[in-house]
Amino acid sequence: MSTAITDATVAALAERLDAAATSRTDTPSLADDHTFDIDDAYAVQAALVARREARGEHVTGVKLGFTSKAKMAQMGVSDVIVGRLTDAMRVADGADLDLSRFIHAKAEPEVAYRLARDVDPDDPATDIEACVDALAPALEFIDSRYRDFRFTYEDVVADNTSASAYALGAWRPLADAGDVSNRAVRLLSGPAEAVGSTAAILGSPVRALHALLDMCRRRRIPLRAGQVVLAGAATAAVPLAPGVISCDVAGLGSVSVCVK
Ligand code: OOG
Repeated sequence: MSTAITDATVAALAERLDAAATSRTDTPSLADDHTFDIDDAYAVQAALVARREARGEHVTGVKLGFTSKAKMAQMGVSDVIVGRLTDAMRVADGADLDLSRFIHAKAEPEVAYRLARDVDPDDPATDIEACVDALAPALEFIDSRYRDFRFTYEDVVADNTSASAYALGAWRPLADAGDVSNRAVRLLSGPAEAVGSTAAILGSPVRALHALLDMCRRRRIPLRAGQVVLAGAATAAVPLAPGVISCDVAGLGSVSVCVK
């Protein structure tokens, strides 16, 4: 049963999260003072992304969250979440990344796919694997707008799944990349290290593509040629600290940024 909040409340919650992001000031969980369901949460996310677009940002892709079993279990959910990436979140490989743009960011090592063509999630004949043409190692920077990263499942969806920045390594044609279902992944940040495998991403990053197609059909999220898909974290997130941070995916290469 839907608890459907009003359009005015959707707009007010999007404004609250947007203000938290732009002022780098955390906010308490929306669920502390509002009752809203997952449909409402995606409506708030859409309004939040629309605010970014109204400021001149362009959607560059999508990201999945909770694709790792450990993270799903931690949240007590069995569904992945999807959020939107914009050009303002993009950081070039090797570039500087200013810590002051975040509230309390963390980094996650990921795998990115590139969409070679528009995807129609409503067409049962859509072959999502045939719609991607390249892969790259990626770093995702998540920065929940919620105090202490304390949020409900609905909260994090409303907050655009904590999306805040991302960096991509060089694209590798899919045909050359081989089977990426179980590749070693290593995140290095000064003395901190997180190691894992791409298998942590729903068993294989390819499964993330199928989960994405399903989510985009259910949530009416368009997928366009040239867009990036971040398939989800391969290890636990590491707090962002000054210094070089890198992600290496065996056989795919690496990507790094210099946090200042
Ligand atoms: C939510 C985003 C999680 C992932 O890959 O699981 C995520 C969060 O933990 O803040 O991006």
